[in-house]
Parts: sequence; C-alpha cells; structure tokens
Amino acid sequence: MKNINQNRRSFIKIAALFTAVPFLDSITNRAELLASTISSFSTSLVKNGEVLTAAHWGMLKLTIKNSKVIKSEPYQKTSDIKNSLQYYTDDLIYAKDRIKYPMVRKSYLDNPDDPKRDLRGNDKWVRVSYEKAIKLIAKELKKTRKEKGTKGVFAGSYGWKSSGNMHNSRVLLHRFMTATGGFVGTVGDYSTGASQVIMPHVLGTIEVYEQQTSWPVVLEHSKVVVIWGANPLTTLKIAWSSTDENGFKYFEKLKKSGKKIICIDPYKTETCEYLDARWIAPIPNTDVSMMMGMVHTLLEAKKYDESFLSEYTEGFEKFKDYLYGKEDKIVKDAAWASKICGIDEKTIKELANLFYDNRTMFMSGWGMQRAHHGEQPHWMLVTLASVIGQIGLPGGGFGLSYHYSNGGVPTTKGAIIGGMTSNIEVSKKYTGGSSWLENAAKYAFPVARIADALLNPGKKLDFNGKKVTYPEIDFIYWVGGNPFSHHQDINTLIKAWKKPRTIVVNEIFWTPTARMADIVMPTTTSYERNDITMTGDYSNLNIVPMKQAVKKQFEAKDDYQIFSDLAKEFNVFDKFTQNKTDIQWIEEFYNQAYNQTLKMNLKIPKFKDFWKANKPITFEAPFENTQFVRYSDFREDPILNPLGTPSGKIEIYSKTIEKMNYDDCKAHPTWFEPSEWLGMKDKKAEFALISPHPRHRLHSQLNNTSLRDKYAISNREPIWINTEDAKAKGIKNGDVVRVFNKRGEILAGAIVTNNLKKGVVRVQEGAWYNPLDKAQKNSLCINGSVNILTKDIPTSKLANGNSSNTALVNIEKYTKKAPDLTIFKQPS
Ligand SMILES: Nc1nc2c(c(=O)[nH]1)N[C@H]1C(S)=C(S)[C@@H](COP(=O)(O)OP(=O)(O)OC[C@H]3O[C@@H](n4cnc5c(=O)[nH]c(N)nc54)[C@H](O)[C@@H]3O)O[C@H]1N2
Ligand SMILES: Nc1nc2c(c(=O)[nH]1)N[C@H]1C(S)=C(S)[C@@H](COP(=O)(O)OP(=O)(O)OC[C@H]3O[C@@H](n4cnc5c(=O)[nH]c(N)nc54)[C@H](O)[C@@H]3O)O[C@H]1N2
Ligand SMILES: [Mo]
Repeated sequence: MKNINQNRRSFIKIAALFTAVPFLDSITNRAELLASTISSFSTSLVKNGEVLTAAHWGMLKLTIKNSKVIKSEPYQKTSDIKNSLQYYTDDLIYAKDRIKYPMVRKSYLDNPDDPKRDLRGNDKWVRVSYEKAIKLIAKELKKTRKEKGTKGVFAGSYGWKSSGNMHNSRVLLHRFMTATGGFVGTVGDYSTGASQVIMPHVLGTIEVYEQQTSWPVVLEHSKVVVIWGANPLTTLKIAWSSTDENGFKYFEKLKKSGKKIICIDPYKTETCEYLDARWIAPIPNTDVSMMMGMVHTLLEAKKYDESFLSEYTEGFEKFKDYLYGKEDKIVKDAAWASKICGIDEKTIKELANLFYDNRTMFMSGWGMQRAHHGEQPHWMLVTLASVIGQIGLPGGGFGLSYHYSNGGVPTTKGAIIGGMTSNIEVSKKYTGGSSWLENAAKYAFPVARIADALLNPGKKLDFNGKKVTYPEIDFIYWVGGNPFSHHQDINTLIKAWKKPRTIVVNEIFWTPTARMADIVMPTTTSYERNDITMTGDYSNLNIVPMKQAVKKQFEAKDDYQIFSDLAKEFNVFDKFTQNKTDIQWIEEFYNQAYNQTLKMNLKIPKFKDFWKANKPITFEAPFENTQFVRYSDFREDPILNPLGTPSGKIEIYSKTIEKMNYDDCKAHPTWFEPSEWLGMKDKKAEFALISPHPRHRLHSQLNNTSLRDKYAISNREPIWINTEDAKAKGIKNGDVVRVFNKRGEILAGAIVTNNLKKGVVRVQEGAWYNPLDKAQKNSLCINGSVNILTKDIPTSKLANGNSSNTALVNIEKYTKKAPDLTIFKQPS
C-alpha cells in the first residue's frame, strides 16, 4: 500500500513537470495524461465485480462483468417504495443515441461566418477530430468575444446535469468562461422561479430550499397533513446532489400513522392513492381563491389567532380590506371562491374549520407556482397559515420542501465535501487577485426569459424592482441541460435559437438540444469517470465515492477535459485546472470534509482508504435535529430572532413591493385571473393543460431507456384525460390523441381516468421533442413534448418565473397511422 502523502507529492511533481514540457503545447490532454500516470494508485477499472456509484436517483450498485455494466440496482433499501429510476444505468451507458464523436453541422463547418442558421436542426452532421473541434470552438469564441464582447456570449446553461461535485458541467463551463473573459448568465431556476423571488419579501428567506420541520415532529404532533399541489411519491425519487432516500420512509410512516391526510391537486396523484388520502381537485391556477375563501370563513367564525397576526405579521389589515372588497366591492368569501376554483362552498368552509381546529401541516409542492401569477399561491398559503397561527409550533404551519430532496429528514451532524467552483478559490499566483472574475455573469437575466432575450436584444425588462437589459447574444454554449425539453413554447424557442451565430453543446446523447447545435462535443456519463457526491441536500447523510465503472465510450470526453483543452487554447490552462487532475480535485473535496471532522470529534477514513473501500460514509443526526421546528426561534422571540424582512415579521403586506408599483403583483396576496384558464371568457381552447414532473424520468433524462416501455401508451408519451371528457371526444384508453393549440401540436397516448378533474388534461414534462418534419414550421411533435403547447410568459414583473402550468389545449382522436419515432436514433 502506497502512502497517500507520497502520492500527493508525486502528483505535484508530475504537474510541475508538465508545465515545463514543450511537447504538451499540442492539444494532447494533460489532465488525462496525469490521470493515466496515477491510475495504478486506485483509479483502475473493475473488470468483474461491483462498483458503488450515485446518481440524482440515489446510491447505485453496479454489477460489472467483463468490463461491462450488466446490472444496476439500489445500493440500499430504505423503504418498500420502489424507485423505478435506479435500474437503467446500462441502458444509459450503452444507449443507441450516444454521441460518439465530435460533430459539426455541415453549413457551419463550411462557413462559420454565414452558418445558415435556418438549417439548425435540419442539416447534415460532419464528424471532425477532437483536436479540430476544440480549435474551431476556440477560434469562434475568440471571434465573438472580439466582435461582441462579453455580452455576446451566453453560458447560462440551465440544467440538471449529473451528480458529482467534480464533473459539474455547468460549473465547469462557467469556470472556463470566467477565466476567458466572462459571459452572460441567468438568475433563478425553472423549479421555483416565482416563489424564490416573492418569499424573501414575505419571510426573509427563499424558503423553498430550506430544511423543514423535522419528520419525527410531524409524525408526533400534526393531526392533519395537507399535501397541497405536491406529489412526493414521484418527486422524492431524486435530489440535486443524490437522494438520501429517507423521504419515502417517512411517507410510509405517515401512511401508517392514521392521521387525516388531504391532497389538493387537480390530479389524484400516486401520493394521494398511496396514502389513501382525501382528494380535493381544484381547477388549475385557482388555489389562491380557495385559500382566500378559507381565510374569509375563519375570520367570519372568529377562528383566527389575533395575537399571532399582530405580533408576527405585518399588514394583515390591508389584506383584510382587500378580502372584504373595500375597493373592488368583491367579498372573497367561500361562495366567491367556489365559482372560481370549482370546489363547493361547503367543502371550502369545512376544510378551513378542520385546519383551524387541528394541528395542521401544509406541505406544498411547487407546481402551482409554476403558473401565471405564480407569486401568489405560496404567499397566500403563508397568509392562511398565519391566520391559523400555528407557524413555529411543532407539526403546524407550512413547508415548501417536503416533496423535494427529502426535506424534513433530520440534518446529520457531519462534514460536507467541497466542490468545483466557477468563481472562487483561484490561486492568487495566477491572477494577482481575482480581476478575471469581474466579468463573470455580470449580465444576467431571469432564466426562463431565454427566448425573449434572444429575440429582443436591448429590451428592458422589469424584474423585482430593477430593470434588466437583454444583451445581444451571438454565441451560446450549453452543457448539462436540455432547453428544447425544458423551455415553454418550444416553437418560439426554435425561432429565437436562430439568432446567434454559434451554438455549442456538450452532450451525452443526441437530445433535441444537441440536434439544434452547430458543434456537438460527446460527453461521458458519470459512470465513465471518477467523482464524489453527498446524498441528501438537507440531511447531508452520506459521502459517496463515485468510481469510474467503465471506460469512456467511443470518443466521449469529460466536460473537465473539454474545458481544460479549451482553456489551453486561451492560455488559461493553469488557471482553469490549477494543474490538478480530477482525482486530485476529488481528494481535495474529500479532505475539506475530513478536516471538518477533525474538529468535530468524528472519525472518517483518510481519502485513500475511503476511495478503496467502495462504500459510503454515513453520518448520524443528533437528537436536537430530529426535534427541529421551523420558525420556532422566531415564535419564541420575534424581537431577538426577527425574520430577514424589512419589518422583521411575516409580510402579508410588503411596502417594498408596493414601491415597485407593478400591475401584475400587488403589495399583498391577490387573486389574478391567469391569461389562460378554464374559467375565462372567450376560451381559445377547451382543456386546461398541466405538465407535472414525470414519475419515471428526471425531466428528459432516461426517456431514451427501456424504462419508457413501462409507461408509454401505444408507444407515445401518455396524456391523462378525464373519463367524461374522453367520452365526449370519442377517445378510448390507448388511443393516440392529437393535442393542440395555437402554439403547436403533439401526439400522445390516452390514459382515460377518473383521477383527473374534468376539463383538465395532464402530460408530464420531459419527453424529447421529435418533430415530424424538421423543415416545417411548428411541426407536429410525435413524441409528445408538452412544451410545444405551454406558454412562454413570465409569472409577473416581480419574479419572471416560468408559467408552464398555465395553458389551454384542444384534443382529438388521431385517426391517421402514428408515425414512427426518430428521436432515439442516431441522426444522419
Ligand atoms: N412544461 C413544463 N416544463 C418544465 C417543468 C414543468 O414542470 N413543466 N419543469 C421545469 C423544471 S423545474 C426544470 S428543473 C427543468 C429541467 O430541465 P433540464 O434540467 O434541462 O432537464 P434534464 O432532462 O435533466 O436535462 C439534463 C441534460 O443534461 C445532460 N447531462 C447529464 N449529465 C451531463 C454531463 O455530465 N455533461 C453534459 N454535458 N451533459 C450532461 C443530460 O443528458 C440531459 O440532456 O424543466 C423545466 N421545464
Ligand atoms: N421523478 C422525478 N422527480 C423529480 C423531478 C423529475 O423530473 N422526476 N424533478 C425535480 C425537480 S427539478 C423539481 S423542480 C421538483 C418539482 O416538484 P413540483 O413542482 O412540486 O412537482 P410538479 O409535478 O410539477 O407539481 C406537483 C403537483 O402540483 C400539481 N398542480 C399543478 N397545478 C396545480 C394547481 O394549480 N393547483 C394545485 N393544487 N396543484 C397543481 C400537479 O398536478 C402535481 O401533482 O421535482 C423534482 N423531483
Ligand atoms: Mo426543477
């Protein structure tokens, strides 16, 4: 056994050697050379055996036979709830649609200065050598930087990439762009675009990514649990780092607890079914009205906590004036709400009383804030919870993250590993300071405005009290995301995508986004490289080694290598890599945790032993963390522990927002009619479309695996249709259906069901966009990509979040023969 220090020394020696050796000025990848030099140490591949790795969908045990992954399964069992995503790793690695080689779109290769942008997505691909591709990207990026400056280069590159703190493609892209002159970035995300901007005004924190009142407390104290627009049995399959899988365990306990559980959702979710919960099905986008009807009910019945409202909240009286229609003469009572949300008055009142009379925990998901005026639902939910007055009490109040990344699973007392960074930790030796960071993402706009930004350079956008000017983007570099799956109104995005001169994408597969690029760099899966991650974004439960399981497929390269080689073309290789190989970075990230443990009286192995063991390190939660109650400090002493809002209290009325003077987001929670909904006059289409997160995918990830066979209907992406609606349209279970509106059309396979509110249809996000005719405008998507139909409008001027759950569509039975899918094959 070699001593780790020896190895570290030899790393340094090798690195120093390479900096001095002239032949390395060629494109030869130094990072890989370094890696191969140390591979005898511990990075050699397993030929036959088992390798532990991790994905967003948890720790996985991979069985390897003759250097091939032949089986993928959960590494551990935490509950009886099965995670369908964990079994398809081999399908991903050996997918038919892997990008094998660097590819350049023919017209772009012919003349990058006049690249026939209209042909994007419908041109021939030409294979080029890796060296040539690197040189081409570097040359064209330099050209854009010279002609258009930092503002011309977009690298916002939103997306869910793969797990791993080292090979974090988006961060690596940003690091590279920062080192070479900056880039246009984005702010916010698609997940909680509205809530993460409004919540700081209301609660002083973003709230959506915060630890929740601990599950043991909920199980002990809550009498009623309301799952409001959430589907944790689906959404807890994954986490941003890697799921710790304990959320399922607690939902199992919740089921057994016998508590009253209510699911409020237009769809009777698998969570609702599993928990045997009561199902309340509002019309999409109308929850705010229902909550207002509840508050009115409680005020009339004198069932509210006056002292909570006066001591802990700000501006309730002004909201009350609105509720009672002081100005608009509309009293927002249960009868009023009932007409909007489609829940009868009696039920609204009954629920309001039930919530007040019992210790009630509202667990809300994010689907309802991904809608026009999406700022309102959570603001109104906080208002309802304030009226009830249980915020900060064990098992009471609200939580906006029980459905995500195992919120509520107690935080462990452990150490946290480091990770690749885009903008810090650059040795002063290279920069004489951090001046090279200054241009980093100085120009950023709200992430879901991408199509608007590309189409309207120079346009000024209102955003949370500020003005943002869209830059003129001429170069896009995208890694680790799939905008042609995730962005709303894809047909408009296609138009917008024609604006820039150059589009580069690093991808593993021929996704719709890769197909819309000029230069495509083949990227490794996380199973073809070494990495490290933690599990549990809130619990920090495990540190997991992610050992390379198989060799890199075809000419696929790690994003780290691609950007290292590009960095070289800009003479910033040292700055970008700090002369470290991936395994050296991984060791460093691990040691950050190791050093923390030294001060904590915890013992974890040295890196080398950890890496060799092929086992996770698991931390434990101390008792006090199992008893955590969100906002209990604030409740105990609001003077000593004020919130981060201007008043230090929960702002039901916000003077900050009042000053912004927006017509689409007022200073208190407001019922606004969405731009498309079932209750509107002159409806342009018949059905409300919701597009929740997929049960058997992570967004678009895994759509190209055999898992698809388990959920596809007549080989199409499913669409859920209410039984009566289907009957009226002559649609039967298993029929192929055309779904359409003025923005576009898709094919989907019908699931006829009573589990969906009448008038609503449901298509999960993430099916790969597969146009029938690539040359045709607004072509039919034969693989059911729902974002062909959704609307690309901001939630409001406040947050500019996406409004993907606000759309109306028509449906009809598709009587022609459904065309064969082409999207999961190699392009020509
Ligand atoms: N209609 C509708 N649309 C939505 C939503 C909705 O609810 N409804 N939800 C929105 C939300 S919340 C989100 S977060 C987005 C998600 O949108 P995305 O995050 O864009 O979706 P993913 O399918 O996860 O895309 C990740 C891509 O990264 C690639 N990838 C994985 N690992 C690597 C790597 O190591 N290197 C490189 N270069 N590439 C890699 C994968 O192959 C995949 O194509 O979708 C949004 N869109
Ligand atoms: N398996 C799996 N898990 C995931 C993901 C995935 O793609 N696959 N994505 C992850 C990511 S990035 C995110 S952001 C989260 C998303 O987490 P969420 O945003 O909470 O998930 P969604 O499925 O979009 O929405 C949750 C529920 O809201 C309901 N809903 C929609 N509109 C309304 C409404 O107007 N009123 C009410 N009451 N309910 C409504 C939907 O029917 C759905 O059941 O999930 C994460 N977890
Ligand atoms: Mo998300």
